[in-house]
Order: sequence, then structure tokens, then C-alpha cells
Amino acid sequence: MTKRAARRRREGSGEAPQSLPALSTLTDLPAFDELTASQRQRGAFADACERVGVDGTVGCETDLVLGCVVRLDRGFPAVACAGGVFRAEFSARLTKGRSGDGGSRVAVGDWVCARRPLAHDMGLIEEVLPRESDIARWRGGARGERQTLAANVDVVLVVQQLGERPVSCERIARSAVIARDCGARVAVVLTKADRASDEVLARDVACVREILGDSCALALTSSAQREKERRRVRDRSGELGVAWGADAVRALVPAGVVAIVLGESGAGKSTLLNALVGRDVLETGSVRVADDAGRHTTVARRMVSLPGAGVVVDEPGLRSLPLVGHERGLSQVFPEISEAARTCRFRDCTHLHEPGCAVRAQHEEGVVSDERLACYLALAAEMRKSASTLDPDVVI
Ligand SMILES: Nc1nc2c(ncn2[C@@H]2O[C@H](COP(=O)(O)OP(=O)(O)OP(=O)(O)O)[C@@H](O)[C@H]2O)c(=O)[nH]1
Ligand SMILES: [Mg+2]
Ligand SMILES: [Zn+2]
Repeated sequence: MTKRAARRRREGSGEAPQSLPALSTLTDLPAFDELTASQRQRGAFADACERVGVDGTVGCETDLVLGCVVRLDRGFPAVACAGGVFRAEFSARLTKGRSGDGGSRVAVGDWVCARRPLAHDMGLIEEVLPRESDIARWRGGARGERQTLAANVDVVLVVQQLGERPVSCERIARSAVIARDCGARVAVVLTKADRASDEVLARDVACVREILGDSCALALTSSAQREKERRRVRDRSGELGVAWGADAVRALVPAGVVAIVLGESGAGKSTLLNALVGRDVLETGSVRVADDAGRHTTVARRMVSLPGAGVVVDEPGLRSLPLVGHERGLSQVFPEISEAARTCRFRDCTHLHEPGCAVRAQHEEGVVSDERLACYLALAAEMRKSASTLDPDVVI
């Protein structure tokens, strides 16, 4: 039997695969009352109950519950409802005509109408309720697909590590564009501040501010234990006027808010979340000495509940974040440049050499810095290219 066939069989059997972690051991999952379905989602749940009730499952002794997907392990969701957390599979009506990949049908943060398990290990997801928003990225090339990383997210924490190499402001801007395109707020968290000299800290903070502006929330963190090192970074953050430490990040995710960490493998996302939770609930892994890259330690997508604050989704690190049709996000991260671009003489102006270019004129007036313009031009050019090479059938 192929791996996929084995999974399909398991998915239909009401049993969890052996290797999934037992939910009873996961004490940091958010409780139902830490998550808030929107009015629209509650209404959709009521409608779904009516629909499902007349859809051949009448007489089923299990109740329909409103739940939120708080974890995905290789496609298997864990759902939090008022009565607790349970693993769930998809009802036949949801799987009909869909691909065999259970994971693509829901994302962490999705609200669902589900049947709680009684006799089985598994509950049953009857309907996925409409999303208020989703954080998605494009996976693959021209024939790729849109991959939802998490649904109904309020805040994206763009995580990047400090060190000898300069932070990648282009990558930070790219992440911000994706987040804003999905309607989420953006905050930047620069980790491993202990590895950065005073000069590097000043340089990298200035770079982020240059690209994203002073109004973008920015925090510096470090997991270093040595008091001397911590004091140095804390004092330096104060001098630079940047929020410092786990408390600063916690303040970005107050109670009732759902956030997600977005960053490359090895950036220190899970380490940061462990610091916020106050215990080592997430696995962390070392980075390669040669290139400072991580080893893709985190494999599950999961929510963790921060004591006294909101909920954060931990994610596997993402190497590529291609921009495909993220015009709305681009114009929100670079509003003044996008506005000028609308008045260029040519609609498809690349802002490089065309006559009557309002973007270059704006730059010459000194309104926009070289770095900010270069970043905008690179991202806009990438989007133009992806729009022209993608199969129109798969563009969302
Ligand atoms: N010096 C230093 N090392 C850190 C800090 N935070 C994390 N690290 C180290 O960086 C490595 C990667 O950390 P993780 O938290 O596993 O990184 P991640 O972003 O979750 O990586 P993936 O799960 O692979 O996406 C580990 O060896 C951590 O100990 C920090 O503040 N300072
Ligand atoms: Mg991790
Ligand atoms: Zn132009």
C-alpha cells in the first residue's frame, strides 16, 4: 500500500495514527475560551448545524460543536471546543471530490462545525466555517499553489535573527507585504540580540526602521542566560528606543489576539515562544555552523497559549516567500510610493527609466529613501514577473 493510500485508510477509520502526540500531554494548547469566533462565524455555525442535521446524519448521538483547529500534525487537526480538545478527521461530505491531503482542507485557526467523539478516538469535522482572514504564501513556481499557513490571524510576528550578517530588510518587507495583504497587523521581532555587537544592533534596527517606518512595532529579544549579556542588550535597546525582551513581544499579543511567527528555520521562533510561555513546550534545534541556517526543527503547525496574554501559532521555518498578486499588501506597506505610482505616465511603468515617472520624481524630492525605494522596486518587479509567468488558472 502506498503511503497516501495508508493515510486515506487511516483517515477513514476513526483512529489517530500511532505517532501523533497524545493530546493529554499537550498542556499548552489554548482553551476554547481563549479564542473568539466572529459573529459571522457563529452565524455560519448555526446554519451549518441545520444543514448537517438534515444531511443524512440525523439520529447520530453526538452533538455538533463549534470548535477551533489548534494544531495540525501531518494533516490531522486537533480541535478545541467548549468541552475540551479532540482530534478530528473530515466527514465524507467534506472529503468528497477533494484531494486526499487532509491538511489542505483546514488550517490552524480555522473555526469548524464538528461532532465530538464518543466511541471513537476521532471527532468529525462536518464543515469549515468561513475565514475572516488567512495568512497564506505561494508554494512552488508557476504551477504552484496558495498555501494557507494559518486562518483568522490578527498579528504576524516577522522573526529574524541578528548576528554577524545584516538582517535581510527585503525579507522583512516581503513578510510585511504578505501579512498586510492578508489583513493582519505586522510587528518585527529581531532575535538573538546577544550575538550582535552594539554597532550591528544599531545598524540593523536602523535598517528595519528605514524600510518599515518608525510606526511599525519592533522588539529585540535574546535567550542568552548570562546576566551581563542580557543587561548589555537591554540597555542598548533602551538607547535605540526599541522595545526589549519577552514582555515586549507579549505586549504585541494581548489576550484575545491570535498571532503567528513567520521566519526562516533557525530564526529562533520556537525558542522565543518557549520564553513567552515560560516553559520549554516547543522543540528547538541547533543551526548549522557553516551558514547559520536552521534544520527545520518544527514540523507541526500549532497554537500555544501565552499565560496572561494571547495565542501564537508556531510554524515550520519558511525559506521562500514568493510574492504573487500581493498588490494590496505592497500598497499598504509602501503607501506613498504606490500612490505616486498611480500617477506615472505609463500604467505598466517599472519606475526605472520611463519618462513621466512620478515615483522617481518623488524620490528625487527626497520624500523616499534609497533603501525604501530599492526594496519597493524589487518586490514590485517580482510581482510583475510572477503575474506574467503564472498559469492564469491558478492565480487566486
Ligand atoms: N545565541 C542565541 N541563540 C538562540 C537564541 N534564540 C534561539 N537560539 C538558538 O537558535 C537555534 C534555533 O532556534 P529555534 O527556536 O529552534 O528556531 P526556529 O525558528 O524555531 O527553527 P525551525 O523550527 O527550524 O523553523 C537554537 O539552537 C537556539 O538555541 C538567542 O536569543 N540567542
Ligand atoms: Mg521551530
Ligand atoms: Zn513610474
